[in-house]
Amino acid sequence: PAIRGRARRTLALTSAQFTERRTAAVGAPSPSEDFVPDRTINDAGHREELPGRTVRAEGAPATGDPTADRAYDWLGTTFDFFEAAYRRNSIDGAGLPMVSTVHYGDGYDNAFWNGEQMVYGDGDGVLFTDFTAPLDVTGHELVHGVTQYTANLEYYGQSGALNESVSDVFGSLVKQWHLDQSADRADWLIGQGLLAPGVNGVALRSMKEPGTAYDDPQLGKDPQPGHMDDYVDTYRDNGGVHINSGIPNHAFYLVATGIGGNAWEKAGRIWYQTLTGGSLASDVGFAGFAAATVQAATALYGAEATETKAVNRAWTGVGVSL
Ligand code: ASN
Ligand code: ZN
Repeated sequence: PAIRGRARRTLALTSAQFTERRTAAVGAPSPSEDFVPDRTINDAGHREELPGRTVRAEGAPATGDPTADRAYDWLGTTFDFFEAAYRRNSIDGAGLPMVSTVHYGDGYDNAFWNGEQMVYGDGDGVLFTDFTAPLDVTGHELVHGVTQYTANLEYYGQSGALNESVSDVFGSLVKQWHLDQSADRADWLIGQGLLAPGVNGVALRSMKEPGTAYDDPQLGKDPQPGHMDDYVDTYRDNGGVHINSGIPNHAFYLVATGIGGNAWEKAGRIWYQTLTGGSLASDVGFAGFAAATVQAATALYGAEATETKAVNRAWTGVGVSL
């Protein structure tokens, strides 16, 4: 009975109890202690069914399928980025397991976060190729999860465009961090390498020059504005969430290049503080978000700091008045 009782108590430990006992036994975890990712990659076998069959769990060897192995690797890189840059432990900040499904559907031309996991199509080979290819696409989709657990920006209109933009911002930052590129050397493209060979374009979106990523007979022209003068009023695309995101995207680009250096360090820190600081309403518009970035910059660097001035100047530059 003693052994059984002890075993049951051990199994019933909550994570808080575990932390308490661990702390008593070996001391508090040091701030530099590594967070540990928990990845699961599933294969949908070209059907539109989730979650699919697990092909690689955390720590398991490579599968030999480059798509599944890329999804695994890019999740790891994104996890490492959030740990290194902002000491965030996974999507929810508390080590949430990360689940992805690859080979979703037949020539499926998209990737998405469904509220619980990431999903990648293979592309139809005519418009798009494999959605696991660009690191910033994995970053983008995973950050939809981060946003869900933090500011929870409503996916419609301006708050929806901010939701999209935040995913592009940190998607681009994980790529810049991985390549060790400073703001002036980065390409600021989202989804470079994703367009099929015959398509006239370089990427899905450009944060540096919104509206210039592609211009193609089949795909149409990149519809993104980079200034409020060109804001698109539409009921399509949840009120233009993938269109008007060009405006806050370009504002971030202006902040990052205005400050200089590595974009994830200061500009990224300001945006991260804005997203996770708890001051944003779910239905915040561009002006409210802009004000929150100024507040975050002021709290981090001071009201008269060059960083805060760069934030003010950037929003003015895209026509969002503070
Ligand atoms: N790739 C798109 C996104 O992450 C998918 C979608 O719009 N649902 O926003
Ligand atoms: Zn998105």
